[in-house]
Amino acid sequence: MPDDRPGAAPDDTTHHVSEETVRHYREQGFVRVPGVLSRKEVDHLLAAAQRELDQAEKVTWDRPDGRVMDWVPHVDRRSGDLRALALHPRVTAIAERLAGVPLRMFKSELLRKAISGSAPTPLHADAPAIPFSGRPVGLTAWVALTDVPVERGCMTFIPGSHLVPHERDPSPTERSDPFGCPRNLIWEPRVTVPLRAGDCTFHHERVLHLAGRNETAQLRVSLATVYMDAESVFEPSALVPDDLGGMLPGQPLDDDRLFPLIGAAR
Ligand SMILES: O=C(O)CCC(=O)C(=O)O
Repeated sequence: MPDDRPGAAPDDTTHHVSEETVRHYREQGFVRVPGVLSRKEVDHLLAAAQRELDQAEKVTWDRPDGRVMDWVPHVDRRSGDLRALALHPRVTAIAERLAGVPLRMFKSELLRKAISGSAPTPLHADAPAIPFSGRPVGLTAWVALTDVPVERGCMTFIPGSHLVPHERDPSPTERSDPFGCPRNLIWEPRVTVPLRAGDCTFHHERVLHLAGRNETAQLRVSLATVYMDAESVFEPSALVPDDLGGMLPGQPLDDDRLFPLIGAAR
């Protein structure tokens, strides 16, 4: 995997992204970019994240084998610090370079995987939860605010799975389960990507991914921000059927406060 390290001072707003990183992302559907945030930024943002996790109402995701995680939805609408991270010039410049088109932010979620006893995040792709039509370039920046070794539940990807159809089992139950592995991809290799605090992964909306349990004594905290084609229009999806702040199908996402153009923030 390419390994672009920041050649810049911590307060520099640029981050070099090599051709190799872009090619890797386009072919594999994900890429790790180390050292996007400085130590000082991580300390500041983790403190802000901890305040939000203590105070905000959270969504919980429970499965039969335990709690996958809980999160503060749309944390960018509550916390100036975390909005600044979702629109961070280094993060957004990398996202637009990988996508190759201007992007808007769709949503930013502050994720927490609890210590011992958490369940794995099941295999899925994000596209069904991204209710837009537009060029299929939606992607997530997943910024680690704590170290995330394998044992703390880092992400695993099926490389290239964003480029092929996901063939579901013909039985209706299987077909409607967004967390099963498509039968044509079950035997494909998987790549597991541990992160240091301040590193990011960027993953395409159609790439299949999962995360392990947190088996350590420290929380896993991260910010996952989804960006989509700036020219998208609202198109209700399987998981977001009809409610996006009262938007009508076909309506452009041109609300600069809720869905800011990320290039405008740089
Ligand atoms: O953080 C996780 O465990 C999974 C995150 C994820 O699936 C995503 O950001 O798309």
